[in-house]
This record gives sequence, structure tokens and C-alpha cells, in this order.
Amino acid sequence: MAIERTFSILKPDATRRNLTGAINERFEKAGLRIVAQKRIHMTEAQAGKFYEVHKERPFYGELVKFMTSGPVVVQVLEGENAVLKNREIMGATNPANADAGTIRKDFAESIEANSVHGSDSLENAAIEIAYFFAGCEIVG
Ligand code: IDP
Repeated sequence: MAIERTFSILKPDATRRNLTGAINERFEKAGLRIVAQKRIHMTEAQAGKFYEVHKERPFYGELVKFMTSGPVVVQVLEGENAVLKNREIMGATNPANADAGTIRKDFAESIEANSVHGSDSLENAAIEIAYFFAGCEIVG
């Protein structure tokens, strides 16, 4: 199986409730290694560009406001099939539809404040990692 890297964000609802450790434990127990991590407060410009693909969606403005409402933890997770594995651990976007035992089922507050972001493809993972991290900040 391929060793991959994926990009992850612990969103403002997670940092506000002090869930950084609890969520990181889920990643590590599933065999994903946190090879880069930093706590930042995104600017509107940063969040707006990150979610640019959703620009035409009705929730875009609220999403940018939410993502800049408090600190986030940006991360690089590494492991076998990391992109898909992380999506499985996270669960569905809407916590109401998320499987039991997933991060979003257990921690998310709403479809918007759903605790975590995870890249949806290997290609996007590379783009998102490069958006937040310099190569020398990632230590495998
Ligand atoms: P994903 O995070 O599961 O990949 P996306 O559809 O890419 O889901 O949406 C990005 C983020 O936008 C979601 O994680 C969530 O925070 C927010 N979002 C998605 N759909 C809605 C919605 O219908 N209302 C409000 N926020 C939404």
C-alpha cells in the first residue's frame, strides 16, 4: 500500500472546546502520523482562498467567517492510504449522516462547525499542504 500525506485542519469549534488532543488521538490510533502541525489564526484572505472552490455556494461567506472565528490547527498526516483513511476517520460532512465512531459523529456541532477538514484527493492534499507548510516544516 502507498504511503501518502494528507492535509488536515482542526477547525475553530474543535480548538474552542480543547479537543486537539482527543482528535489527534483518533489519527494516531488509526495509524496516521502527525508529521507537521501548527496552530494559526487564519485571515479572511487565507480562508477565502483555501475554500475558493466553494465560492459560488450559498454557505461560502459563513464558512470563511467560521474558519476565521478562532484558532485552527493545520496538520500533515502521513500513513498508508492517508487521504482515504483520514476521510473515513472524519466521517460525513454532515454529522447527522456520519457513521458511529467517526470524529464528526462524536465531536461535530453542525454541518458547518464539523471539527475537521481533510483533503479529498492526493492531488488536493499536495496543493493544500504547500499552501500552509514549507517543506522543511514537515518531518516524517
Ligand atoms: P468536506 O469538508 O466533508 O470535504 P465540503 O463539501 O468540501 O465537505 O465542504 C467544505 C466545508 O464547508 C464543510 O466541511 C463544512 O464546514 C462546510 N459546509 C459544507 N456544506 C455546508 C452547508 O450546507 N452549510 C454550511 N456549511 C457547509
